[in-house]
Amino acid sequence: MKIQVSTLAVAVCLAGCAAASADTVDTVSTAAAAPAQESAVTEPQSLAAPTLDEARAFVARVEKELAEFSVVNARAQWVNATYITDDTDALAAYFGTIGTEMQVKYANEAARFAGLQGLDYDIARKLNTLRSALVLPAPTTPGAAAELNTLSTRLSSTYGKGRGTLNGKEMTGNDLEEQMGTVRNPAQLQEMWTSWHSNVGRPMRADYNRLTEIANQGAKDLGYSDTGAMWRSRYDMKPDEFAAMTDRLWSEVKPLYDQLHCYTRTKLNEKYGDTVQAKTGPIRADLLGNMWAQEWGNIYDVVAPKGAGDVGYDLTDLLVKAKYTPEKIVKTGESFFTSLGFAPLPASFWTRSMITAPRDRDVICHASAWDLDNVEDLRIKMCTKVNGDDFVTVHHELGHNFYQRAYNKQPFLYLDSANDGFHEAIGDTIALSVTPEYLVQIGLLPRNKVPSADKDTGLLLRQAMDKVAFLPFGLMVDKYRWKVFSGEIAPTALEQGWNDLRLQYQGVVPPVARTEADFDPGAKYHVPASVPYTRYFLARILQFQFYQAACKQAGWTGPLHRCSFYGNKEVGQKLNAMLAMGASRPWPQALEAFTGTREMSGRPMLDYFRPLMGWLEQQNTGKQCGWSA
Ligand code: X8Z
Ligand code: ZN
Repeated sequence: MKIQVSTLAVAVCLAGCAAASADTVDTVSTAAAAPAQESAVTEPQSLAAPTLDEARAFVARVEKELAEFSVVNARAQWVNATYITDDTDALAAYFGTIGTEMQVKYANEAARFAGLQGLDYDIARKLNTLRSALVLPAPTTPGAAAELNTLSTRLSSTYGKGRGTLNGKEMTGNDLEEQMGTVRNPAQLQEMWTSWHSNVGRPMRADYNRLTEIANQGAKDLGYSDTGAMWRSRYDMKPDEFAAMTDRLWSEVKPLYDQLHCYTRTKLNEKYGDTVQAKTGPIRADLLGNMWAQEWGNIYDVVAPKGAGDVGYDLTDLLVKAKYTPEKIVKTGESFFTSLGFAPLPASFWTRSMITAPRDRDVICHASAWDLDNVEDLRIKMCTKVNGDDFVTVHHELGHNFYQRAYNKQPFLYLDSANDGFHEAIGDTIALSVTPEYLVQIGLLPRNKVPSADKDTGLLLRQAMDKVAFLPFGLMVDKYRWKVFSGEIAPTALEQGWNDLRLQYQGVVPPVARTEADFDPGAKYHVPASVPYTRYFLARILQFQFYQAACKQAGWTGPLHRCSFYGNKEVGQKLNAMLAMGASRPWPQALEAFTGTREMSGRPMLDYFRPLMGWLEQQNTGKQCGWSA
């Protein structure tokens, strides 16, 4: 379904997006979910201490059942996400319910084996995964899983069907997203921002509160303090250690964000004047070129410095002039991966993917990558437009698909990335290689248009507007949900809690006053879709670690941001080795396999942007940077 009921869903249709997982519940009988064979080994029937053989038999049975169910479930979720109707909502919720009930049952059964001495490594790891895999757990009370899945399907579909307006004319979210990047009239920006947030978010509020209640009860029943604690428990470390690690990473990169915020605010003030954007304090969220103020690259024209800022080309213009189609963008992304030695995408990818928005039906346009059969049935679902943003997003999605295929020989419970940040980072790592030199190689940029070294500030600033600007958003979305799940943000204060964190982390404010009738987090896909978001924060950090390591493997000695490892088979081989591990080993081991270090670190990102940092500090001299939260 569109909701990520379980991380096992990755096995189904990964991608920070959809996902659903496997199962068959005993309460919902379905012929579709094939019953597993009886195991030869008798499993525990009583409270007697379980044996190692019973644990092994349990894991084998569960893997088989989940693998079988995941395929039919994925098909139901795919049909729903690409054709939203009341009927497909009902089907998605039906299969989602089966999945939830099945996984809750397995999680409880897995707990029986906890503490069993002498378990082999793989069995212990898989039992642990089973216990924590549900994104939205439900209590075993009759009807609870069904209610949860009905709510989550309705929330996702409400998002997919959402509309806002521009000049009073109704528009889909996908079209509004594009307009937010190009419109420079503050009144129009405000209209788009407000209509989208109000139309889409508000009606979700009651459903979201109820969903939180049920999921929390489910998490408690499985031994977690709340759903947020369960989400934080999937990183091969204690949940508190994980939260502390994200704070540590943020403190490493925050000085760079603070400089970028200060510089961007000055430029917006110069463009729009004091009444629209003051010289001090937070930035108005709708002026940053993106509906959620999460990436700011679309307003590069507003912030570009004179001279050095003119990098001589704009990716959107290049794509349009070269008459690229959405399909050609996807082909181009695929050929980067094949240049590294990966096999081409299967023929079915091209016939089964949804690459552009259908004209006559509602779909979930938010991009996702799917693996329907856990082997070769790879697909993307996008409403691709021919622009620079979607060029990067296509690479992002294909990163998911190539990861999925690389680990497809792993047992079912290892059909996932080392941690969810890894899955989100692979395609982005590739996209960092989209340098001017690479654009020449693929015939998009004439060689005489390659920006000279004195344009590096512009190139880095353009990247920072997307990559650095994203960091606090990447962190605050789940800081918010963790607080909602724990009750620190009360059901009556959902809007205030969101805006407080937006101000604290990003230093942005809504363009109009909000009240507790609103629910702005609902206007961001991952909230109604229940996709955990810290993965994107981790990915922003990790992709620079991967990229720096790849460039080192390729023997690159120039400035990091000019490195492209296109065509490098040695890098491809090493990358494949990490991807093929799937989730079989703790993530530090996978990280070490490719980068040589076991630590996540903001340093490679800081190295990449080092020349820009000095330049920004100079530009901001004498300015009153920061804001009060
Ligand atoms: O949701 C996505 C991908 C699908 S996994 C398109 N991203 C986040 C977002 O759009 O909010 C990629 C960057 C962050
Ligand atoms: Zn993704």
